[in-house]
Amino acid sequence: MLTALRGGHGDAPDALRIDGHALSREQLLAAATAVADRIAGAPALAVLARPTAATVTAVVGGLLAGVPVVPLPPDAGPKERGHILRDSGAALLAVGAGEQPPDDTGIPVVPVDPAARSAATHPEPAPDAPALILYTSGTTGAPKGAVLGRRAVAADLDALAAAWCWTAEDTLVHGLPLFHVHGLVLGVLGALRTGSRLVHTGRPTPQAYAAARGSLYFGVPTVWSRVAADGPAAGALAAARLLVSGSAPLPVPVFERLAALSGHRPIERYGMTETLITLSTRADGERRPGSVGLPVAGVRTRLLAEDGAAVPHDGETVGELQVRGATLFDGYLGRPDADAEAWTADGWFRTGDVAVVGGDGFHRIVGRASVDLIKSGGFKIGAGEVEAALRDHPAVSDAAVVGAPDADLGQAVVAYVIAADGVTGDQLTAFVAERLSVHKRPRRVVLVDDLPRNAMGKVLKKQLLTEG
Ligand code: MLC
Ligand code: AMP
Repeated sequence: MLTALRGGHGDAPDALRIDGHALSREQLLAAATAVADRIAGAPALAVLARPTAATVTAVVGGLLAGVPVVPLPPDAGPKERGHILRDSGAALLAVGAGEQPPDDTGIPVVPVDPAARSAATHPEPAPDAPALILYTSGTTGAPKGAVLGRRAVAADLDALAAAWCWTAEDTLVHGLPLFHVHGLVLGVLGALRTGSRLVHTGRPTPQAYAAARGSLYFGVPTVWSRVAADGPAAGALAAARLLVSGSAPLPVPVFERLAALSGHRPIERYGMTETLITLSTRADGERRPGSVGLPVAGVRTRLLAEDGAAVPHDGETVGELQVRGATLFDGYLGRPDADAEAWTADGWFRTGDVAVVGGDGFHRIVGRASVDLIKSGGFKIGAGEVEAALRDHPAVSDAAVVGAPDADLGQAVVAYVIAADGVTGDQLTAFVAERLSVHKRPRRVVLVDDLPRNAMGKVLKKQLLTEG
C-alpha cells in the first residue's frame, strides 16, 4: 500500500518534515518496522495522533504489521477517548517515546521512537484487510468507527494522484490533524504512496504555508480563507503547482480571492470518512468555483429525489447524493444498524449530502440533509454528541446544538441551553472541551428558558437558526 516507502521513488534525508524532525523514507521504514515487530498480531493499535514523526511512524508500523490503526484525537477528553478505545477493541496505545500518555486508558503503551531501526520483514497483509478505523460523528450518539480497507485507501490515492497529476516530484504541504481522512489518508499515506515529499507545518497558519515552499498544498476552507485574507502569504503560494481544498464547501469569494492573489485556481474535491474522496475537479481540467467536479476513477454517483426517483442532471434540481465504487469503507465497526441505514438495498452509500449535477456531469454540493451534522473548520461534529455532553453537566436540564453560519469556520457550534441559575456559558464551553475533542466545544452558548418544539416534542432547530 505504501509503495514509495520501499524505494524506487528516490529518497531524501528530509522526505518527511514534521514537528522539527526530518526523516528519510528509509529511516521511516526502519522505525515503523520496529513498531510492527512489537505489535504484530494485536487486534488493533490506537495511536495518540499528535502531529509528530512518532505518529507517522506508529501509523506506518500498524500498516506494515497488518494491524488496524485507530487514530485517537490527541485532545479528546475522557468521554470521547474512552468510547473510541473501548469500541475499537484497541489492545495497545502508541505514544511518542518520552511523551506523556493519558493516564486513564487502561491499555499498554507502546513508546514510539522515530530513530529506532529494525530490518525485519513483515508479510504484506491481504489487500482486503482493514487499514484504519476512523471515528466519525453521526447525528446522535457517540462517534462510529468506519473501517477502511487497504484496497480502498490505495484505490483512492491512485485516483487522486491521477486527478491532480500528483507525483514523486511534488512536495506536499499541509498542517491538518492526523486523525481524519484529509490529514492522515491524503496528507500522509498519499505522500508515502506517490513518493512526494511531505512537509507538515504544525498549525496551518498562512505564514507557515507560505514559508514551506511546496508544490502541492492541502487545506480545509477555513485555512484557505485565512490564507486569502493574508496577501503576502497568498502571493508566496504563486510558486506552488496546485492548491487543493476539501472537507467543507469552499466559498466562491475565497476561491476568487485565492486565484487573484496566488495565480492558482484551487482544486475542490469532496469526500467523506466512509467513502474517501469521491469527486474532484482535475489539475488538467476546468476548475469551476463552487463545484466539486467529476467522480474520480473507480467511483460512480447518482442523485435521487426523496421518493427514490432519479433526479435530472440539469444543474438545478437537488437530490441526495449516493456513491459506490472502489474507495468505499467496509462498514461501521459493530454497528449493523448504522450500516443498514447508510446503504441502499441495491448497494449504494447514502452520503446525506444534497447536490445538483449539471449536464456536463459537474457536481455541486448544496447542503446536508440533516441539521444535526455540523461542519466547523472542516471537522464533522454531531449535534447529539455535544448535547449529550452538555446534559452531563449537573446544572443543565436540556440543550439543543446547531451549526450557525460563520465566516471563518463555515459553521460554528452554538448551544441553546436550559440551565440552573448561576452557571455561565464559558463554564459550559469548558465542560464540553474537557470531555470531547476541543473543536467540538460550543463557540457560543445561549442560555434560554425554553426550547421551541413541534407537536411531536422535537426541537425546531431551523427556528433556532433563523431566530437566534
Ligand atoms: C480553545 N482551546 C481550548 C479551549 N478553547 N482548549 C481547551 N478548552 C477550551 N475551552 C485551544 C485549542 O486546544 C487550541 O490549542 C487552540 O485553543 C485553538 O483551537 P481552535 O479554536 O480549535 O482552533 P481554530 O482556529 O478554530 O482551528 C481552525 C483549524 C481547525 C482550521 C486549524 O479547525 C482544523 O485543524 N481543521 C481541520 C479539520 C480537518 O482536518 N477535517 C478533515 C476531516 S476528514 P492549540 O494548542 O492547538 O493551539 C473529511 C473528509 C474530507 O472531512 O472530505 O476531507
Ligand atoms: P467527514 O465525515 O468528516 O469525513 O465529513 C464528510 C462531509 O464533509 C461530507 O459529507 C460533506 O458534508 C462535507 N464535505 C467534504 N468535502 C466537501 C466539499 N468540497 N464541499 C462541501 N462539503 C464537503
